[in-house]
Amino acid sequence: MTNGSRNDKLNAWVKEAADLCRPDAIQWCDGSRAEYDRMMALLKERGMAVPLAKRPNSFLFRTDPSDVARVEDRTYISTRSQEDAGPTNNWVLPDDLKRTMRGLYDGCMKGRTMYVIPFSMGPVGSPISKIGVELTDSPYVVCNMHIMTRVGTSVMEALGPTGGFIPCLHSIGAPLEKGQKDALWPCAPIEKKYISHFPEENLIWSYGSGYGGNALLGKKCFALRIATNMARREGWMAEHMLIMRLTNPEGKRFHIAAAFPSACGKTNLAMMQPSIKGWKCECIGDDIAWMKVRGDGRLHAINPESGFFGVAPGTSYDTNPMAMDTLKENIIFTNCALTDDGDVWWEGMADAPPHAIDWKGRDWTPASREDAAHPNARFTAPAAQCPVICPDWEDPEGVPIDIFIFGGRRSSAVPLVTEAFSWDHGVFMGATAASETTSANIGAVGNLRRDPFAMKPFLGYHMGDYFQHWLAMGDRLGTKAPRIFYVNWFRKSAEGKFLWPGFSDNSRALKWMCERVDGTVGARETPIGLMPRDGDLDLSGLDIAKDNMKALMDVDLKEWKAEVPDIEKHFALFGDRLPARLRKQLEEMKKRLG
Ligand code: SAT
Ligand code: MN
Repeated sequence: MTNGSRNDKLNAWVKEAADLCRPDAIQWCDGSRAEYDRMMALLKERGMAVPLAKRPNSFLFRTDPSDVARVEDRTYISTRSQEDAGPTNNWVLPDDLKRTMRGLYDGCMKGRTMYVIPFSMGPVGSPISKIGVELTDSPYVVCNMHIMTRVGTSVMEALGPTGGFIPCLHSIGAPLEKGQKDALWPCAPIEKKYISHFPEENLIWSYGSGYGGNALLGKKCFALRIATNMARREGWMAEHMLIMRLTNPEGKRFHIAAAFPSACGKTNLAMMQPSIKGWKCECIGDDIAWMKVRGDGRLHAINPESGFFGVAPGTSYDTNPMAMDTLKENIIFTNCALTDDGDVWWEGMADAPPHAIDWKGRDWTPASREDAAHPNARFTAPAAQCPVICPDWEDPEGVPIDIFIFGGRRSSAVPLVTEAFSWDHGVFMGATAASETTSANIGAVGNLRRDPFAMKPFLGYHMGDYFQHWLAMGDRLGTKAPRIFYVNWFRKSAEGKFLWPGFSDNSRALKWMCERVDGTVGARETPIGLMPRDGDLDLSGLDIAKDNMKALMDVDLKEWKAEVPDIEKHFALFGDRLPARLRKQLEEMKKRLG
């Protein structure tokens, strides 16, 4: 471990942050295994990391009950003009926000060590990758960053003496006075949490939370909120999308990028093993895609991350066996339950243990009224450990995208699969995407909200301008643009039961998409898009009632007409920054609905 770097800008910034936050010590991270082990030993000693007898080199953490998910209400896009942040972001003038936050940062690392984490989003040295440096007072964050990003010496070398980086300042916001006993999960109360972005300066300031996207600043803060700004300026795309490769029985490859809101099954789809014969699926990423038009005129995607920060509850050998096999060793678990034999457990994993310690550290039995694991409990897992990680997942050139998918959780109205009539219609589908809210954000669960491109919490500028960026990318890609589809795995019957088995059977919808790209399967026109005709979807070997299929594929004109006023209200938010081409799409849909 060296102290200081050859990069003057970096050294000056670290000094400035240290003068403000006043840590007891500064440690520069080298990304080594020894460093990870040291951090974990420290966390174990503090009682924060619980080693798991059943999983080598794996640890369980329990957070403060107030610090369990992203805090959208406390997340800011701070630009000189509020108009540039747009109607979907919280906004405060940069000078004002900085004044408030400087007050909080003042002395906030007293009694703690400040870690300097140089990291690369994307393979080190790739032309698509970008470098960031996170300063944090949380050793838990250091360990997670080791898994989620590429950290250390090689990044410093790539940075060199004059290279640029995105400065990411993080504090849990819990200074320790002399003799004060540390909390098990130190953090600041909700009203003092700030997840702030200054896109005009490519700057990230996060305060008060130690959890997930609030604290691992390479992820949503950099790779989405700041990167969307860079992508817009530089003509590429940063999207909340999984990336996967599907190979058909003839060996032809299709690359898919799919956008669903947090906790709607991106990790499950990314690692899905097809139930249809002869098809193969490999995972490239489960959360974020950076995409650029390359020399062949096509859009190529890389996964900027190197790990999965996945939702644990619901993950099982039935739903996602590849994730389960990824989780055997070297994993950080957060807010799962602890079994008596030293393993983790969560709702939906397997039969409930007779006794466990729940995520709040209390005794738990199946008779307990509360869940043993928090619904947003997570695993942090190295991507390279996934048995179906694509051999090319770190190819610096990325993979050429054939298919975009949008979707969300909808108990009603939205059919299993729909294809857009055109690029503009596909952008309309993305722009109007809606989903029932989940526990990935602090707030009410199950409310329907418009979440365009699954980016509402992650876009770093005005949403209307972002729609225009999508339209412009389509113009640029022309006939080489990916085809666009919309899916809903979550439609329910009148009795409230899921109509579609989901998981590996989602391959049936993906197969239809690939065949649409190849022009080997038909479709029927409906008012909301193109849909499989009877017999177009491969349902071989699937035992599903005819009535279920009918209900899944139903386009209820009454339900869709009822969506229109809500879409109009949603579009009205964007004022004159709503592209006329999207308004036209809405008018055309209204006409088709009659
Ligand atoms: O906490 S994260 O933002 O990283 C996870 C998610 O909500 O997708
Ligand atoms: Mn996500």
